[in-house]
Amino acid sequence: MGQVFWPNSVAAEYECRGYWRRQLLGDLPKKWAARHGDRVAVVDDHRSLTYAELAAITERTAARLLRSGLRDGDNLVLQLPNSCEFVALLLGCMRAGIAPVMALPQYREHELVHLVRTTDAAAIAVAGQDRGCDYEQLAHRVAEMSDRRCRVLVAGEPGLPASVSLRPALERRPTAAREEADGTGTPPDLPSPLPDDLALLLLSGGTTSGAPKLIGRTHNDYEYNFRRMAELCGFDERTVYLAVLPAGHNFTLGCPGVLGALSAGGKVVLVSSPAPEAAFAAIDRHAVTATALVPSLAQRWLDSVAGTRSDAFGLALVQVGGARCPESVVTGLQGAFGCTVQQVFGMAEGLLNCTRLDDPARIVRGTQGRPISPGDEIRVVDAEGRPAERGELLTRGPYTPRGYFRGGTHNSRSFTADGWYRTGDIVRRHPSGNLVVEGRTKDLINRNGEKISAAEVEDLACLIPGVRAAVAVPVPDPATGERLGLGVVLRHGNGLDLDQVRTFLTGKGVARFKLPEYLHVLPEIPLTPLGKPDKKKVRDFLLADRSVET
Ligand code: J2J
Repeated sequence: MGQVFWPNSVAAEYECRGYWRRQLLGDLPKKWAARHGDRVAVVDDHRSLTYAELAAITERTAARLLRSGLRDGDNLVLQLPNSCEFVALLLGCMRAGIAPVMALPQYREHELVHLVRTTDAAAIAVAGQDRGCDYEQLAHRVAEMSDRRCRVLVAGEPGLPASVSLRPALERRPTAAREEADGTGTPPDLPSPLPDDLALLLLSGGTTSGAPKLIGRTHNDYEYNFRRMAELCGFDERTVYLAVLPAGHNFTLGCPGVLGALSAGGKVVLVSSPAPEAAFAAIDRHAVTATALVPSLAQRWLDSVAGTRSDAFGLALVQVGGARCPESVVTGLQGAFGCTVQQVFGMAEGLLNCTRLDDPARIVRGTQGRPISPGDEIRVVDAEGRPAERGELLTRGPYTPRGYFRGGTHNSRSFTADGWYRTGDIVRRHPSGNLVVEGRTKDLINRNGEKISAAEVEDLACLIPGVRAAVAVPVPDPATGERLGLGVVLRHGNGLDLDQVRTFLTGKGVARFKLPEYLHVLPEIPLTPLGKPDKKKVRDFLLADRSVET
């Protein structure tokens, strides 16, 4: 419910062309275990699980979820750091017919309450304490603000009596007594969802307005998404994939990511810190062959190896995506790691474009690749909707849903009547047939590949006492790609500085990465000839302030 489905004739065609295989994601661990049983499937800083163990834990977790009162068809907000528990819980949810809502560890009350309310979530699952944040307490505060009963599930040992522990299910070999006590040992009567049902809910990278939208992905479409990407990336049993960006991101999760590596019989290494030292140690220890980075993180890695060749690592493939990637980063990665680089221009809404592993160097450096599936339809259109060489990218296809989850009226803005998704990205067709991303029409800030909706920040800023109007703009930055700048108009007699803005928003439970980094007080919001806020002018004010400061 709340999901816009592909028309029946289109769905039949996707099945007929072999894109959709009616494969339930929750059934995959058993299939994988039958093929790769004793081989290691996932490993993190603390533990590792073989394919057989992962399959058993998936079953037990599904049973545990259902026995703690959740039902087939429910949604569950999943906020775990990159870890074996993340993978087990993700698969356990899918096995139980519960759609995990992929929250990021950086989210706080503001974002979590939005997710819980929009999805009517029956539970929030967290790790407990991590990196100075008490996620369990946070989850309880959020659950209390929910309109329905929302349980708090903890992957470790809970600190609060009201939480439900998932530990017995997530343990590698539970004792018989424990199985007895928890009822995880008896074969549960697990539901069997349909392949067109929701398998998971991803967060939109940011649309033209308001709070982030959710994208419902089905078993059929998402399985094709990671299978096709795994094929294009040459993943097989020798693949060792490092998940270093948050695993709840579409890129890390399914492009081909964690799920693509597991489907290919590879090994997934999860690290919870993106710091180069932690990642390099994991690459070395586990002989990692492939990973996915955003350009700013790739640059941090390059700064950290500082010109020395690190090809001893044996990294064969580094994917870069999520934001525009400077050519110097592509060549830097090739030089420093002796690896193949793949540019990925993707979106949680579906469409994935990438360069191919055997593309000539100039294509890999200078374009963001082409669609991954022959079933992807793309159009580039000008402001009047006419075909153009440069313009907005529109798309339909076998893994691009036809609307946001509970998108309401927003869907008619983001999707055409005949089901094309308006990406909000301005692209140019390269003579080679690849796409080059040149800009965007959507109003967001892309900071380290994390998308921040300008409208969301503006609405929040207007809650600050004394603020009459606010505009949020991207300020270009060499380290993060973009930073969040805020221009405000104050009511007469009020003053405001950046610290006050950040303190206020932190008090509202806004995630840290969404806090403005620059502030400019304006006498009035400058307007374009069409009467819209002139965001370029505001950005120029912020840039001018910055050049005075530095
Ligand atoms: C320029 N802009 C890009 C790129 C995404 C793989 C890779 C990335 C995402 C992702 C993803 C870009 N160059 N190479 O889901 O599976 C911007 C575009 C796009 C938006 C989507 C994946 N790659 N972008 O970034 O849903 O503006 O997904 O529409 O977070 O990021 O953001 P998101």
